[in-house]
Amino acid sequence: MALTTSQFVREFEDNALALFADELDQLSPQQQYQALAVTVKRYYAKQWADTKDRYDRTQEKQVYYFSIEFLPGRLLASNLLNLGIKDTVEKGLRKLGLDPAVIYAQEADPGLGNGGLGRLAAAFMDSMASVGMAGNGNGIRYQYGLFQQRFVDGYQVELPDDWLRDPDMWETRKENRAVIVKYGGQVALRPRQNGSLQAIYHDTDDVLAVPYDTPMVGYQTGVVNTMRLWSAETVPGRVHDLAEKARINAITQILYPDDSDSAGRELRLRQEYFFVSAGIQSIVTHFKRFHRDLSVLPHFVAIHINDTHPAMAVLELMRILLDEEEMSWEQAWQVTVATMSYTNHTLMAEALESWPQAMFASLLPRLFQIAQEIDRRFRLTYVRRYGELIVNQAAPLADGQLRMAFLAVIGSHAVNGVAKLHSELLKQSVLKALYQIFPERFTNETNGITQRRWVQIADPALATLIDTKIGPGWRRNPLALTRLREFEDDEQFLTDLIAAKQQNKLKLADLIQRQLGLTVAPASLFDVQIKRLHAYKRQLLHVFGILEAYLALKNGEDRPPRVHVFGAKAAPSYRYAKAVIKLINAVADLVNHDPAVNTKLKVAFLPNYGVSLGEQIIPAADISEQISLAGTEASGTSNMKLMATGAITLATLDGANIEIRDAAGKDSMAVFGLTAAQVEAAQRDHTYSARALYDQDPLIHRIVDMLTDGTIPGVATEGREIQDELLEYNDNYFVLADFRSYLAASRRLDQLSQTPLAWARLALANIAASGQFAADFTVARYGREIWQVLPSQPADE
Ligand code: GL2
Repeated sequence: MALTTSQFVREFEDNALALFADELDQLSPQQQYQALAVTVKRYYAKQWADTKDRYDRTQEKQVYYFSIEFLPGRLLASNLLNLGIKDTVEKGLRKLGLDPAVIYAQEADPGLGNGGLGRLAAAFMDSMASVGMAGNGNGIRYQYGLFQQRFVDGYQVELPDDWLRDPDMWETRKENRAVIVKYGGQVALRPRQNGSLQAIYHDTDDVLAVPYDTPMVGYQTGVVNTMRLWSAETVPGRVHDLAEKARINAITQILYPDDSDSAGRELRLRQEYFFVSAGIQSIVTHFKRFHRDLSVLPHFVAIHINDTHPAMAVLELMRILLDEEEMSWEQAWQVTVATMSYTNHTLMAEALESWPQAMFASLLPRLFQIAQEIDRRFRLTYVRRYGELIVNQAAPLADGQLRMAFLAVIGSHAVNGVAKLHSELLKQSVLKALYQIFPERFTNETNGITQRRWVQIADPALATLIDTKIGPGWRRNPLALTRLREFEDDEQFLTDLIAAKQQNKLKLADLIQRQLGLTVAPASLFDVQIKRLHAYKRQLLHVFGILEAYLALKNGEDRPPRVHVFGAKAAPSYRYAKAVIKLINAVADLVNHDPAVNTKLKVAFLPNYGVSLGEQIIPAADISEQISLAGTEASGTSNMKLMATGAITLATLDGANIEIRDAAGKDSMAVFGLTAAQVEAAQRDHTYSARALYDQDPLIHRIVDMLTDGTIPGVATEGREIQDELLEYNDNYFVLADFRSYLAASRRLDQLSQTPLAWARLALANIAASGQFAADFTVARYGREIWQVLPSQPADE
């Protein structure tokens, strides 16, 4: 949009005055932020209204992305960038004596997700608007986001994330679009004249679902889509006692701080039904404003089930079509399957949700009846062709459980994993039986990231440098980054790349100093691992690498200086993960305070990792640790963000690491470790013995002993627990098995760092190859292959 600095300054001042009846310089930074957000809101409000109006007029097909998590990050800078007014506004702010960075930092970072899954959902929102697809988000407006993490004595402490204490400036409460969600009660079925059954509900607990809409501003497209998050309230005019009110409020009060577990709790089930039912009701209501016949729904609407949490969308749409629209079962089923699609995000058995049938039936009686009928018909249809065994393995109801992943596959026309390897493994393991029955439904859609946030906003030094070589075209079409390959022998450019990275490292060093009181040398290699704390992600392997370096340095060996940067939250109930957090902090204490090593080795564990902290860490990384046991990390996305800002990946052949290596070239990554097939074979044949490695390898022996021999002060209990996991439980994630090969790969990077230009050349190969991992392309592929919704502004893939 066209905006001059002076016009902006005038409007900003006017808004500040209208909001706070004071001049700008009298306001707190938070108030200044609010006034700025209101100003920006005015810039996109019309586009937002127009976009909605256009969708209504053209009736183009819309995607509804149902996700229990969304991690959008702060939106001010992103909205400015996407509106094309970031430079103008920043210039105006400086003219007024204000520091844009200070104002940006006032915005709360909505932590409405745990990790990659939630961040991916938010990236898809941004991308759909940016390629001009009609994409809507549907989720929960949690009053408290993922806990704020502090360390006390090296232990994780969780504080509530009261992100709505200052008002969220982007959301709009749409009271006029509220719907009622019903729980519990009884259902009576009465035959209708047309032969279908009428469901009559008695004694339900009713909750009002109020939508809050947040604009998803497209990158210079004029498209502004909507992310709709639902909040639970009491139904006006009804009398509720206090306990009831508390139960209703609880539905949208907190985000489950756990992404690895079905958290088999009734509240979680309530949450899931809440946003699913509200979302589907509002889709159907909106649809009926324009169409009489619901059988054409799949021509106009695609509903995406992001992981199993919203899988009951299949049941809820069936319920509405059967009970409210009086469709026959066959027709309702055909419409449902054609409308739904499902993404699986993990192979971890414990994360595949299943609900005790009794719990599900008592909370959602009508949905349970529908699930039973789906199960009955499924068995009836396929048992003759595939036999009891396979059908039992694939049916939604079994062993007293309702298996949501299976329900999602049966009720969708398309199912995908999130990286090539993951999509293959799905077919061979957790969804094997369903793959045999519905092979045509299975596809792969490798994850993506938004370079707008991670490069353009978070790494302006790199972004401007790229412009000087290939112009700004990559900002719209990230594939243009491949043209950077032409400069791999341009020494000046490589030197400039190093300087840009150095600038970012200085900033991170400053942050580490402020947050941890720790001085780190920006000339060191910054070795970064940022992700949830999970045994399978193997932060422990990274710690063992640090301990090896510690021993070597103590022994008088020389090593290039390294700073190990961690960011990781552990689920509050995940004991082992918390033990590893304590261990990392204890090792940090040990090495950071030992003058014999601390000029060469530092450990900085920054608390409260999230999108905003990621924006500060990622551009400063030299090494990206992607070291999950092969076959366990579905895709990973920090691997893509880190490559895009020129880190070199130290990785197992897992998840999207494989595709990153294929894209950037074999030598652009330091690969180590067992392959997924080798791990699978070792598990199947029971050939792995962690104890044997411990007995045979003196270095492994020494390091494992350090956990309990007092070398690392303060970890008596945690060290023992971790050691037991390795030696007594045979090291479920093959840390010791991969240790030697991890070290070798890490030492190769030490070597490479001795030749800065050679390092920079590989960094450049990574940056140049990162464009294909743009979420813009990912959503375009989903659009083509799954949703049948095409971008209106394709960036040529
Ligand atoms: C995850 C996977 O673990 C991760 O590998 C993947 O990149 C993301 C997005 O597809 O999904 N699954 C999951 O439950 N979380 C993830 O990050 N939290």
